[in-house]
Amino acid sequence: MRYLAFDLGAESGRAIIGTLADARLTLEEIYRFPNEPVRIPDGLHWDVLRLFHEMKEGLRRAAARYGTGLKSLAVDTWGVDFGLLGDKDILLANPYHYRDGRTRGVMEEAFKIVQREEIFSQTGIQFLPFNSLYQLLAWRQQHPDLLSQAQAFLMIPDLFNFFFTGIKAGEFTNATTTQMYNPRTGAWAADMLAKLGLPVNLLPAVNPPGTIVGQILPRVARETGTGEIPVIAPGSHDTASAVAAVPAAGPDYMYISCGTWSLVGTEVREPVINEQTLSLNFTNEGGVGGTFRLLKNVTGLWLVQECRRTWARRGENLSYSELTAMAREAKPLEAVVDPDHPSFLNPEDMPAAIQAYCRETGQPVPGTKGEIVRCALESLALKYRWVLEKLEDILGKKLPVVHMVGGGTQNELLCRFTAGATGRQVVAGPVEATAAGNLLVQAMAMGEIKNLVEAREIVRRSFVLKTYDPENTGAWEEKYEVFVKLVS
Ligand code: LFR
Repeated sequence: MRYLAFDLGAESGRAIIGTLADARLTLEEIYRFPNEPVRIPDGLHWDVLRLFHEMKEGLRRAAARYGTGLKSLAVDTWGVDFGLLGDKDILLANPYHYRDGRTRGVMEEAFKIVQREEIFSQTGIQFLPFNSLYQLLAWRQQHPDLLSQAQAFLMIPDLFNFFFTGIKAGEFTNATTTQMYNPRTGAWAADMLAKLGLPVNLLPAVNPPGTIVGQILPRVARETGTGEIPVIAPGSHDTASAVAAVPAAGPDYMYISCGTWSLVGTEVREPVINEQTLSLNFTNEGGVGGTFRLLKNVTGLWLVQECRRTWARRGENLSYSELTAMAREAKPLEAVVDPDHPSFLNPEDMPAAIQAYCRETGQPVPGTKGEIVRCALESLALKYRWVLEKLEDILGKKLPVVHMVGGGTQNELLCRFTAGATGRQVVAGPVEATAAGNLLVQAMAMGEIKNLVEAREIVRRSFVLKTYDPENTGAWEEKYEVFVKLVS
């Protein structure tokens, strides 16, 4: 059968058709569009209307190609961000981008009312200043009148599902990213939210991934030349979809979902909520098929994306492969940074931020583009190693393999560095894990496949994976000792 996935990342969105035949999945990208956040005086926003317009264009192209052969469609995006609807479902404001600065200091304010420990024990979610919880608190502080007019809170994929179907519904995997949902009770953490003065009545009912949300509206069908087509909630958090497509056969592995972010962790059956995960700031995000992802957000290729954008602004337009080629030529393991240092969250000039960090920590300052990108990639690999050690410690077992999935696996240098730094074999691929996971959950919803185990068998059969064995482990060990001091 044939399904359509919309997978929206921080840089671009894709419409991908997946065909499942003979227990193999083939992918066809039929449309790709940029996702460029827009800054206006009040802050940084996602251009959700444009994005929805582009998704309709993707649907139009899919319908033109396959007519009524599409069984369903499903949307996944990044987590934590949301839209608010008011009277008669009007969109009350353009949704904010999680990198907008307005949540600065809000998390610390919240701790004065509900302690950090309590928030973690209710939600199991890591503390990131941009979690929906703190974004909603920022709304309450900064725009109380508008918030009081809100009647519905929808996460970004749920908002698009609403635009497609007219139906307002939440989805479990993305609901957990808010830090407002209690995975143990399977409900919004209503008491905690009430203590923080946040409205609970806005929050939608939460469906499990693989639920049919509804049919596309007749008007959307006419605009796109489509017949009736059901909209499914997949693992609507992109990381949930990506991890659903990790081609692992057994439970003992660490995955890295590599894109703008690197999501580094392992799959568990129950959230691990204890003092250790709290103090290490690990998270337990909801997954597909009753799983949880015990993981940590690592800043990821954002470092390189932002360097590239800074250089492009100065008229030096370089592709990722050109930048990686320069990094390959640079001297190995000179200076390293903690990719998750707050100064890298949204600096105006990323190369300057990396240089300043190196200077302030008494290391050689990378000067050329190649040196800066190499420093970023090596630092990511070392942070993966750091997360691996902590994970093994938390779980009390070894994770002998590292699966890397997502667009970032096209960067072979990063895969090689990861093998070296972790001392583990790296299995890289699929590049389009997120779309594959989205499509396979649609196939589950339609009854074509049974479960996650079968989905992963299909992934193993359908994609060419590349393995990397650890090299230069001595040099990585030595640098890791320096790195650890920077992180702790
Ligand atoms: C990755 C991701 C991460 C989430 C971050 C912000 O695309 O969804 O999982 O922490 O974006 O939403």
